[in-house]
Amino acid sequence: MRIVVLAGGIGGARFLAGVRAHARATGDEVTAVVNVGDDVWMHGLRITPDLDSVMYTLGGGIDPERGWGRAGETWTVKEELAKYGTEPTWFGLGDRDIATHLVRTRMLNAGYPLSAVVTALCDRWQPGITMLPATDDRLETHVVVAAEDGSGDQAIHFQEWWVRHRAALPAKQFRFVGADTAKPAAGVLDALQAADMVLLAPSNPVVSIAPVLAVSALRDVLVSGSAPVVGVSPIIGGSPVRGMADKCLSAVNVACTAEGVGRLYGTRTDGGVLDGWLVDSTDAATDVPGVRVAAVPLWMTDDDATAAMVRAALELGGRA
Ligand code: GDP
Ligand code: FO1
Ligand code: CA
Repeated sequence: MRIVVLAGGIGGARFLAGVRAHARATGDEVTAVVNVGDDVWMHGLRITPDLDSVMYTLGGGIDPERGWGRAGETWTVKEELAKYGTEPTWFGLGDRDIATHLVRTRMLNAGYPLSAVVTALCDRWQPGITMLPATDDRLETHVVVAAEDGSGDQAIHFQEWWVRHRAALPAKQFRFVGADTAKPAAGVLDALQAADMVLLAPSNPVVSIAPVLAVSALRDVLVSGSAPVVGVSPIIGGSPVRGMADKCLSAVNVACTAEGVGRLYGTRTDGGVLDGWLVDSTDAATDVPGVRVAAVPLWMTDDDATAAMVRAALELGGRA
């Protein structure tokens, strides 16, 4: 069976580790379509946080506490940049991590599409699944906030809002700059068309999954395809398990509940994307019109627990 997973960073990566564990037992093929809205230029280097969180997690190189960047990291370059007073000082690139960004930036500058760069980097990390960026085109998430000098609204890059301001500035709007013209990356449409099952990882719905679905040709193929689409809730008992998804959901006027996120995604039969919505056992009362709902424990404590979630999602989609 061919499984396609739409994913962001930490939540996406941990979910994919469970999908891979399931696939190793069954022989299923797994393709991850990963968000690029967080991508940013820093110090002349192209940084792709969600792709790297997935690649390092599946390749065994992630820092497990942070959930981004490399284990055993050192910060000499960051310290040296700070001594020059080089901005931005609020975003830290680790020494080991920088090697990845150097390879990526060099390849992009030489004209390779991002999808080819991901393939080249995965040659080292061997994630055991096919990893694809949602698009090879420029697509960046910007956040509209009130200007600090009171002069109206301004749009800042997602990383400035998330890391510098820790999502504390009220977000008025999320803009996926470039999404209007972005095409799915090489391999994405083929993977979706060949899929037996599409899963939405328990990733941030507003800033990880929405930018993937903002690539209209990708969304169209997902919605019109024959594969069932099942989402897994990132919200358990009214709170994000980790991170600041609550700040993102309140900005788009969606309740921070499994039901709120399920309704935000909506049914595939009426303009949405879901056939099934998997929620935690504590959220068993969740109701999403037109969508089959099932409840199981959704804590990704280890790969076995996550693989059990994956089996429940496949069952909900009628493909177990
Ligand atoms: P990011 O791009 O690094 O922010 O990561 P994602 O968008 O892929 O995932 C972030 C989301 O993962 C958060 O909003 C959490 O709600 C969710 N998450 C993290 N751990 C768990 C877990 O164990 N179970 C569930 N259901 N969701 C989780
Ligand atoms: N997150 C932080 O909170 N602070 C950082 O300095 C930081 C640097 C960083 C460098 C490379 C990378 O791939 C990720 C990095 N992140 C950092 C994580 C990242 O900004 C966000 O958590 C995600 O974009 C949200 O998914
Ligand atoms: Ca992300």
